[in-house]
Order: sequence, then C-alpha cells, then structure tokens
Amino acid sequence: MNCPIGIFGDTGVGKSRICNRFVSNCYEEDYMPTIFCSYIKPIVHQKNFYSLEINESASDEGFVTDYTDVIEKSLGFLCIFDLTQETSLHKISEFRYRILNQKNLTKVPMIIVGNKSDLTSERKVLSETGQMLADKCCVPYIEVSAKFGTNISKCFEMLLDEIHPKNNLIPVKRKGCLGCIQWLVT
Ligand SMILES: Nc1nc2c(ncn2[C@@H]2O[C@H](COP(=O)(O)OP(=O)(O)OP(=O)(O)O)[C@@H](O)[C@H]2O)c(=O)[nH]1
Ligand SMILES: [Mg+2]
Repeated sequence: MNCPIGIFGDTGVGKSRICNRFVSNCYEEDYMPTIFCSYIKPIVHQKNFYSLEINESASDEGFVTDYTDVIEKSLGFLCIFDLTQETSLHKISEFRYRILNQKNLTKVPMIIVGNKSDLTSERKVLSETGQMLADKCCVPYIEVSAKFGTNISKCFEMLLDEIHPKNNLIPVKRKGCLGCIQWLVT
C-alpha cells in the first residue's frame, strides 16, 4: 500500500534528521534548511507491506503551496517539536489546526513527537507537558532522538497504527494475482 505521510514542525526541530535516520539510518550534524523533501521507505508492519512516502515541507510559513499539497495527499502526520525549545511545542497546535482545517475534519491520524531527547541538560519541555498536549489533541505522544536513533522507527510505526484503522483500510484479494492483496480506503 502506498502511504503518503506529512512531517510538520517548527524550523530546526529535527524533521530532516528524523527522516534520514529512519530512511537511511544516518545522521549529520550540519544544518541545512529544507524547502521540500520527499523520501520513499518500504516497510513491513504488522505483516502488512507499506511503501511510505514521507513528505517534509518547509517550516517557513512562506511556502504555503508545499503545506497545502502535503496536507492534501497525506494519510497521517508526524508533528515534531524540539524538547529544548518551548516555542516549538506551541507551534504544534498551529500545525494541527491548519491540517484539520484544510482536511475539514475534527481528527486525523497524527503523532506528536518530541525530538532531541538526548539533550537532557538542555531540556525545556517536560514529558508531562508534551503528553498533556497530546491528550488534549487525542493523539499519541512519543519522545525520540534522531541523533541516537531512539524511538525513531517506533514513531513511524505508531503512525501506521493510527492510519490503519482510522482510514478503514480493508484488505481485498486482487483479481488474477494469487496471494496479492491491496488496500481499499472506504
Ligand atoms: N542533539 C540533537 N540534535 C539534533 C537532533 N535532531 C536534529 N538535531 C540538530 O538540529 C538541527 C536541525 O535539524 P534538521 O533535521 O535540519 O531540522 P529541520 O526541522 O529539518 O529544519 P528545517 O528543514 O529548517 O525546518 C541540526 O543541526 C541537527 O544536528 C537530535 O535528535 N539530537
Ligand atoms: Mg529539514
């Protein structure tokens, strides 16, 4: 199943590092702002095959078109903030509002992700605060470190768990292709 997902979050929170860690298991310190980046990652999760299309849009408000396109096509969203930057947590609500507003829905498959958990002495956002926001939004919460790879696969798998039932994906046998299944969005 082709599964487009959107990566949102304030500038510098680690969106690209999380994607690179997940897709290629690599990590670079140098910071290069993203305008738009798309990654493809095949993954087997809960015995289902997914071709994840991971779209990272610019965190700069100026690139409105990218936002709109990514929101339009995505089945689920990772909303990322930086555990060492409190302002980046406040931005999550803005991204969520924008996504719900464009999709004209009250809920979408989404995970709130606190990144840079390795920077323990610089932490500004308590786990409880991140969890409280996630509870308010009725979405799961997880803390990760792109630098050390902590919980990186897990946050994508959690999103697939959210996407799977909420889009009512039903496995159906494809005609003329024994053993092959496809997913229908109802
Ligand atoms: N210590 C630590 N630093 C991180 C981690 N993830 C990202 N960084 C650093 O944060 C900076 C920004 O990371 P990016 O992945 O480029 O951030 P981004 O959200 O993609 O930024 P934009 O594309 O500009 O919106 C880089 O200098 C990274 O080295 C992490 O898990 N731990
Ligand atoms: Mg980036």
